[in-house]
Amino acid sequence: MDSDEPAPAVDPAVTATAEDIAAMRIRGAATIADAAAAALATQAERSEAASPEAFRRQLRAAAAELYETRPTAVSLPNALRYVLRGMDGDTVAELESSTVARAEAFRTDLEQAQRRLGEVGANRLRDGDVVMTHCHSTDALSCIEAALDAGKHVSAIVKETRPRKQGHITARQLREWGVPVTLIVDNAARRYLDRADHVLVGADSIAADGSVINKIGTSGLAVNARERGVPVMVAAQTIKLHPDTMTGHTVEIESRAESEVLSEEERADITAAGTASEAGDGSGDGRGDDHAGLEVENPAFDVTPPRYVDAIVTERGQFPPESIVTLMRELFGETTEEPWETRG
Ligand code: RI2
Repeated sequence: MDSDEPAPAVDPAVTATAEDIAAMRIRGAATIADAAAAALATQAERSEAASPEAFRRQLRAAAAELYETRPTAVSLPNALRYVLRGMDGDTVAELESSTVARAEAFRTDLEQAQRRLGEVGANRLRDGDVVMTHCHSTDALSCIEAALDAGKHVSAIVKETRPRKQGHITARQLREWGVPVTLIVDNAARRYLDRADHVLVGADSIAADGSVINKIGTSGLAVNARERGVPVMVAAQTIKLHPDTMTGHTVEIESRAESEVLSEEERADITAAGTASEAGDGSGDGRGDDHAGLEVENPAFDVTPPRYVDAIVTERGQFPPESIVTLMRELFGETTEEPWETRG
């Protein structure tokens, strides 16, 4: 078949998953990776490609659509790369079965890795410890779950985590497990660090120098924890390791909607005050341009330098952040070309 023939359209189920990831109905780095692998399996199963080449191009197009949804969590491209590299065969049927098998293997490994990581992290927690959390991370929660399974009593100080209050998801899960929870606003964190034995967070990406990219507010928390002498533990499966950072690339920080920070009503209230003052001092024209003079910025993630992190806990053991690059090289080699960027 002529390779110029257009690939069959991406399946609507893949598009639906991409939309759910973009809208954060599916969220959390590990959960996004799992959903992306499942979507590629669905694409493979439902493909009506007439040739192996059309099948390959269709799978790459599906991966590209999923890849475009959220930029910061590297678990997403890592999942897509893993599945596409397992796409193997000379016929459409062979390609389909190898892709589906590879996606299934990825999802099983993901689950097992999280469980193993939890056991490693739980070894750092002692009976009676108090853990301060930020945002909602299934990897971080896995450490607490394993500690509870080992019969340890753990309690938690849960940061609300503005602007989306994802700390509530953590609080709900911990209460379901019977863990005593104290919910605090983010601004109270430094005050409550005196009561904490650990700060425990997840990660969306880990850079080659050991920097941790996680929900906005993590870096400030880590700096305060260092000042208070509270160890910072980052729970991150190896799919959170960002291979491109080995070759000097930086991690893109996602910006989210202004409306997560400021409603239309709140904006109108603030800009009304600005309009009145401009009209009053004679320096403005009093027309009340709603957007003049008021910018809202809403970065979803920040970067915590390795010196504020005590341990990165993975399914392969715990690492000081500065040595994570060794594991990264072992797992990814030095190549960073993405299969969905391959032409033909
Ligand atoms: P797990 C989340 O990002 C949080 O930043 C969390 O720490 C990280 O993903 C890792 O989550 P978002 O998708 O993979 O809520 O540990 O923006 O579940």
